[in-house]
Amino acid sequence: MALPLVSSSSIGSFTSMPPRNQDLLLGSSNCGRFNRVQCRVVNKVSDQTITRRSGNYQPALWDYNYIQSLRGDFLVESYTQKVDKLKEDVRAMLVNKTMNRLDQLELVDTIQRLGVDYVFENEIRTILGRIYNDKKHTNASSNNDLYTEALEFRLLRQHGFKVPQEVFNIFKDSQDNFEACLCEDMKGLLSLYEATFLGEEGESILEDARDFAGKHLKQHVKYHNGDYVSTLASHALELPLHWRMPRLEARWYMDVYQTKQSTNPMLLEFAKMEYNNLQAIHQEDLKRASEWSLQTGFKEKLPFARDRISECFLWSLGIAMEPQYRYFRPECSKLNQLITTIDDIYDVYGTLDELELFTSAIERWDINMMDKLPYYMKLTFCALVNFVNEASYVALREQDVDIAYCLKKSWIDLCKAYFVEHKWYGSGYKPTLQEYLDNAWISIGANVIMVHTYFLTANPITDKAMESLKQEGYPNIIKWSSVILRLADDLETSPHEVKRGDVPKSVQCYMHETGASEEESRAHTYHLISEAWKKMNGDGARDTSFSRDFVRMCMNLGRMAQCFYQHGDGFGIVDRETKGRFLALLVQPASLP
Ligand code: 0FV
Ligand code: MN
Ligand code: MN
Ligand code: MN
Repeated sequence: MALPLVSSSSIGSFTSMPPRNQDLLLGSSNCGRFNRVQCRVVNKVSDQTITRRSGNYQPALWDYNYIQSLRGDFLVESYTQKVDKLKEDVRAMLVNKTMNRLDQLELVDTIQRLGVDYVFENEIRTILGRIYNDKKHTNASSNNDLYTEALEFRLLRQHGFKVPQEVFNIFKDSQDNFEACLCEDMKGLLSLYEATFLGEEGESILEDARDFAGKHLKQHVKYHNGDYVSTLASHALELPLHWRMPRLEARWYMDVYQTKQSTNPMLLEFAKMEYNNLQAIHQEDLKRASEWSLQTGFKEKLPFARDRISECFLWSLGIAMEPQYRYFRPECSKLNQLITTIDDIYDVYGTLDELELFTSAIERWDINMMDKLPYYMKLTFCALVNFVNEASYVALREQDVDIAYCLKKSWIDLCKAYFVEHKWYGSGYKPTLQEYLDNAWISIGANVIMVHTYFLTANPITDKAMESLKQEGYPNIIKWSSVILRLADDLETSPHEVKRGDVPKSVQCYMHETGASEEESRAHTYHLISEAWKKMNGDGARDTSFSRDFVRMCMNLGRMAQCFYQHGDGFGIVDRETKGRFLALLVQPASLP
């Protein structure tokens, strides 16, 4: 269970407009009031004589009133009763021990693809645990065809069971190549291709398998179009399942599943109804984030910064979509918006002198330094301190643990990394790729996101995790998810950033350092993303400080990066793919038969 919801009375008190800026008290939740900082404007610093860059970012796509008008009608009793009945029917199917192994694996896979695996977590673990033990003791896999073997491998590894890559050796010939007859087995190749993304660093059998399967799948989709397997194959070639945001994938798969030859209508109906139920919960969570956004006054007072609470909510939803994380989602959206605003301050709006002061105020976490800051920084600093105080307060109240140190440390590290980039930009310095990345995996803000995610979702917060987060540096699972986010972001945002004026990003650093063309440099960046996923798979499987839930959330952040930057800068430019995704995830229910 995550921490409980903030009481509804504190939400209700958000109804009036925020006070005028002369007397701005941010937020209004009762529990945080004891340590809130009052932000009084003494004098505004004129910025008339300062030339500032512009991000030229679009305004928010979804306004406050629109978000508040969202209302799913699914939480009514008759609907819930029907969902509950279907749920028990699916459960009965899952625990049916007479089902053969392949049917069980396929059922688990379908449930996962339809996005309702969180409902049957225990049952799925029991099934896979049994299959794993059978496999260990009887070497049952030797009779498997490629499709079954690869499906089993993927599902077992996904759930943390240790299956060696050597299970695929039986599909190789005496020359150590995959057997030529497999080229025709599209279903098997697709299953193999998806399985290879569960690979770890140095697993060369899986690397070969990915090349082999990828090559033949590409051929296949060229000549076949529209059937179930080729639809899944094109989708996988675009982005593998392991890298995709599960809930968006579920929404897509519901339609594709209907075109499959043998479907289970009851399971599909359950998945759709459950989707709609959870969507109604997500809408309520989004509304709370949007209340806060209005209260900050950022839109009006910091017009240079991206106003992105809805997209920030999508990131949060992608990290933890399950119904129990209702406290987490709005809080994570707030911190994503704070990161976005502060990032724009460093990258676009702030001057060197201002940023030096701001960084120093953050490093000391000293509200007494606010006097020295220009108005726009005061407002931001104050909102940040309030946010961190509130989150720390809730953890103290609910779990008797003091998390303030860890939260502050993550923001301090982030702002110091931002400042390094600002100085590099100002002096025209061009770092090597390694030098850039040593700083840039922090400057993307994923350290802040994942440290807060841990504390906003874990119950209980463990000593072991706390120890790990207090250390210098960050746990590897956080590091790899940061690297993926950084590289994916650089691929799609750097053209605009460099034009506007910014530090050279991964693609440019590598070009400058090696003389590579832009195309080669982009390919190298994709390669680094793929390597980071392998490291995350390995470290995720071995991590002993955190729960599997948290490992999954770290991976989910990587998946969100792949999602937001799949077709360009989906975070800066919000009226293209991101718009459709927002609608599918938060507005349009799945259509019922
Ligand atoms: C990236 O923006 C971005 F999405 C940010 C900073 C928002 C915070 C992150 C999440 C909500 C995941 P941008 O490309 O300007 O970031 P960099 O680091 O390249 O300035
Ligand atoms: Mn930045
Ligand atoms: Mn930026
Ligand atoms: Mn960027």
